[in-house]
Amino acid sequence: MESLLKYNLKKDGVCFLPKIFTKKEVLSCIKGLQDVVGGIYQSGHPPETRFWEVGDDPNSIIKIDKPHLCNQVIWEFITKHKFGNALAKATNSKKIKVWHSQLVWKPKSKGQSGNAGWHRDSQYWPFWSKKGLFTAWIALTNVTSRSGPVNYIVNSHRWNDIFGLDFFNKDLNKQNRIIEDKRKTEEIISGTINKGEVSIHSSLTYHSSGKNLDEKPRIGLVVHFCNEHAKQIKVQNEETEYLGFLNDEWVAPLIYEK
Ligand SMILES: O=C(O)CCC(=O)C(=O)O
Repeated sequence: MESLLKYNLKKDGVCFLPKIFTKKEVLSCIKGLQDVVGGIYQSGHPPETRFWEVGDDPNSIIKIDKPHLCNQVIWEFITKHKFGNALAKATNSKKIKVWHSQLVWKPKSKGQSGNAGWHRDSQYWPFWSKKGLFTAWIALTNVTSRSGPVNYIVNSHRWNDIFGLDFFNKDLNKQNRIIEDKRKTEEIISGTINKGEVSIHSSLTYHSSGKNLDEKPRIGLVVHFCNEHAKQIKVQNEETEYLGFLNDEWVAPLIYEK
């Protein structure tokens, strides 16, 4: 972690924060997430979307959107003051609103099962401006080079959009070929961070992750947040109403305000 602290969000498109969450907090969050994975929703609310169901391939990535709706412990975890303060400091913001979350639970991989393709988060968010949108990746397990860390391309937040890249495309070799020329000139950093630590990337930073070779799952809780510079954009399709929940504190909590 020591050497990762040198990266600067504005300059590099990614940064790493000193440990924020205690072991105890991480453990109770994992317990809540385990329930969600198993289909137990203590709050009575289901998650927004499940990309993995009980009984699906145990080696594939378990991605569940907005798990914070399902369990009070998870909601309290991502709304902690110390987390809001740290995000505000790192992004130089007056306001921090969490508007989306994702569990990305990566069990031991088989073949390409653990791969998440290169993408920038903004490609999935036509309803948001490019400014003021960030993602915090909270490590709930110690992440090593063997366990499929998130890899970030330094400076890629300055690139134009590249077509043909996608989180759900597991063929990383093919995707690497698409970005080969650009990749050669930039540094790729691996988010090898310990449990309770957090990385932040711009919504424009390209990132991906590979196989988990460990027996234990690699667990990341992804928190998408915006600050006072974010603007909603009207889009002409079914996503028009997608941000309708922004004033609902349960769905989109404001976790920092100056
Ligand atoms: O956890 C991963 O492997 C991918 C996470 C991701 O795409 C993100 O944080 O936006």
